Amino acid sequence: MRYLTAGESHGPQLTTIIEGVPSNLELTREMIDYDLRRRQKGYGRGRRMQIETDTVNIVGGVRHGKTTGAPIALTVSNKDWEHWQKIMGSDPISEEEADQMKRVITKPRPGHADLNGAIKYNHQDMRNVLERSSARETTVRVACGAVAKAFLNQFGIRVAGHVVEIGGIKAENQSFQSLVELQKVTEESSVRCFDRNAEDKMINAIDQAKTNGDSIGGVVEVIVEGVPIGLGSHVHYDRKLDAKIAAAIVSINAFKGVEFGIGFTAAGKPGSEVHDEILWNEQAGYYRRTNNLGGFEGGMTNGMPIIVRGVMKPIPTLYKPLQSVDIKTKEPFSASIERSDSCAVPSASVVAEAVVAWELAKALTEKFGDESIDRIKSNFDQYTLYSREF
Ligand code: EPS
Repeated sequence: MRYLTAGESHGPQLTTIIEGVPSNLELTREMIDYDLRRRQKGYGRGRRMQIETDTVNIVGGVRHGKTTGAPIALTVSNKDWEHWQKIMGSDPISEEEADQMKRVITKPRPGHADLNGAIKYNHQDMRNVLERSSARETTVRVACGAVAKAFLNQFGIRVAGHVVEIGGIKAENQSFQSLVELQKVTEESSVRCFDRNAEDKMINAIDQAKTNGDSIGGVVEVIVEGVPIGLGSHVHYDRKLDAKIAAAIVSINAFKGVEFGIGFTAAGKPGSEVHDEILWNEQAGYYRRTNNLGGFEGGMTNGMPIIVRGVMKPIPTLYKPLQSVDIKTKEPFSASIERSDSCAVPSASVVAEAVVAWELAKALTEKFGDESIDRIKSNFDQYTLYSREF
């Protein structure tokens, strides 16, 4: 399974083509729109989210509510395009017209792709960079994740993303009994956080950042339950599934780091307190006393829930000026902008859920591969039985 995305933040639409999804998988617009709506919510978003109402158009690969096995093509329109048709149009325009628009961007924002992308692709107008580096692109990645989740659902694999930290405020209460409970509570939280106490403090921190013309980041966590033993592989570096998930997390706009299970705290503990002891019973097969390693050993799933966290830096588009250099004049300037999100961590938890779901769905098709969902299911069931009794 693979996908490509195309489209700019203020262009007409975002597009994705997904190849390799098996046939006969139930897939509807509603399933995808549900996640698009979730991504748009979240305290701390700016005015752009009031303009957009993201819904998907399925324009290939699905017929009468089921996949056919052909490439799936999805598009999501940008409502804001209406205001940008001239500035973002694909038709050539004269230099005079370009000058009249006065929308050429020559002032790079620290922390953004602007300067590096402009030098690399030789763009004097940095709009050519920022339109594509914008996190607007995560809209269609979430759509791909929704397709992946529809697939994983067929195997009883559940994926849930939530927020565990914003602006230094950590969620302390994580005493959910099931993923269903976690989803129920976080779905109703405006910061997608399970801990109600922390939620209030996070909202205050976002308000404070906004008042100061600043932005704040945080940490999101994705948990996956129902995973079979042995997705990924130890035999080659580029088949390790934890590595692929790590890359997927860090590929989300503004993400700077990733950890599994107890993650970086493992550095300070002896091995006897880190490794997860192996147990067996007839009903569950092999399982672990603890899950410190977050469901991975040797680049493979070990059957315990996958627990992965990613850290998002504060959004670099700030009302509070930071120093930079105009690429046209080489003069220093202090950046000021028109609109921005002060915090997008809640939305990013939905994106993280999507990219993890995608990697898992891909690993599942690689292991149990067939072109039709029914054959994959029967391979999966046989293997589950085999690994329980092994
Ligand atoms: C973004 C800047 C803002 C965000 C945008 C990501 O958009 P605009 O420049 O139009 O104000 O709202 O996020 C989305 C549009 C979205 O759908 O998530 C950026 O520069 O990354």
